Amino acid sequence: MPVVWGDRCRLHDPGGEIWVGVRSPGTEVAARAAAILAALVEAEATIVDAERHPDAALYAVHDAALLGFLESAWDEWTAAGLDRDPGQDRVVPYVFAHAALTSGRPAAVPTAVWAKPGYFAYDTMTLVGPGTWEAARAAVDTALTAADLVAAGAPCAYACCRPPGHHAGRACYGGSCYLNNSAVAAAALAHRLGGPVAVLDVDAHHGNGTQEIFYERGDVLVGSVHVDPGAGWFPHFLGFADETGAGVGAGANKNLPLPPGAGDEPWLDAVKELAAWAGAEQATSLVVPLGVDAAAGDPESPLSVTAEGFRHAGRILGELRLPTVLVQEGGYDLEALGPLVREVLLGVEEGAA
Ligand code: SP5
Ligand code: ZN
Repeated sequence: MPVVWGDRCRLHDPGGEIWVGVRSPGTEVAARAAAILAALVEAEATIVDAERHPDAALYAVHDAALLGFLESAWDEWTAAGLDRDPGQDRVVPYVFAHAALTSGRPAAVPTAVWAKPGYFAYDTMTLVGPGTWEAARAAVDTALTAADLVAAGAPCAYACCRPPGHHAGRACYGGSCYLNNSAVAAAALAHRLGGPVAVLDVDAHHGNGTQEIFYERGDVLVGSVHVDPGAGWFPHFLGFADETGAGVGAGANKNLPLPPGAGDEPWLDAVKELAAWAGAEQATSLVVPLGVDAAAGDPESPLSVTAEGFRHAGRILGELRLPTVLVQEGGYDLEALGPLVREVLLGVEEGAA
């Protein structure tokens, strides 16, 4: 299948992540995308360059205020001199627009440059630097180019992008995600091919941003298999089985949380359940937010899926025989990442054959 590559995705250098107040090198690095691309080139995949798309596709899933903030955050931070005094070389929140803070009144975007990040960010791990906007924007272009290929008749396409997107909501960012690449692709497919589009997220973490964006829409089904947030895993506050959608989207959201340690059998049962659901709801296209961090050796999740498990998951998804866009999300074991993505893509092709 065509592999869409956006070279500008490399430009994002988060400079680490801040967890419980401590800065560490972080795991969402540019070398991830390079490692995946290398494994796919070795497997003789056809590489397609991402094409620049207009901003309209972004506004379909994100709030204008978030987009404006992300685009200018680094310039504003440095113009205010915060990189020199107090010497913080990335945009980091220090105070948060917690819903309980304003007694239910909507908060306004604060005036102080150092207070703004906490209006949009919900964690301290997701730093903004000089290339962040350009790379996040390139990741969206990568996903949209893959959606174009599928809308034009390709059976499937894979977007090799970073930073990832599925934790970014309509007006908030976090979890190493800034713009929701998978959601932008799903909205574009819903617009061009008609609904329902099924978004079946196999990243080890719940895709809270995607869930929030489509929670009240019936034309985009959102399903996710992930480690149980109730067992202590990110994103902690969302991803529970009783989150099933609202309004015209009632019943169009499905969460399948798994206990830490879960391996191929329960994970593949969940993938089958999500695929059967998309089939029963007569989905007309498929978006797969493809994280491979459920792998046994991944440093960011306690799931224990094997390479064979990933290949099998690909087959299950391919057997739906729907126009399919796969969009890279998480996966942090630099050695394993490329081969695991390759297994999923080969599985999709086998399933659809
Ligand atoms: C896209 C994606 O997979 N995002 C996952 C973000 C989850 N990050 C949670 C990190 C939690 C703390 N990591 C601690 C590392 C300490 N060495
Ligand atoms: Zn993840």
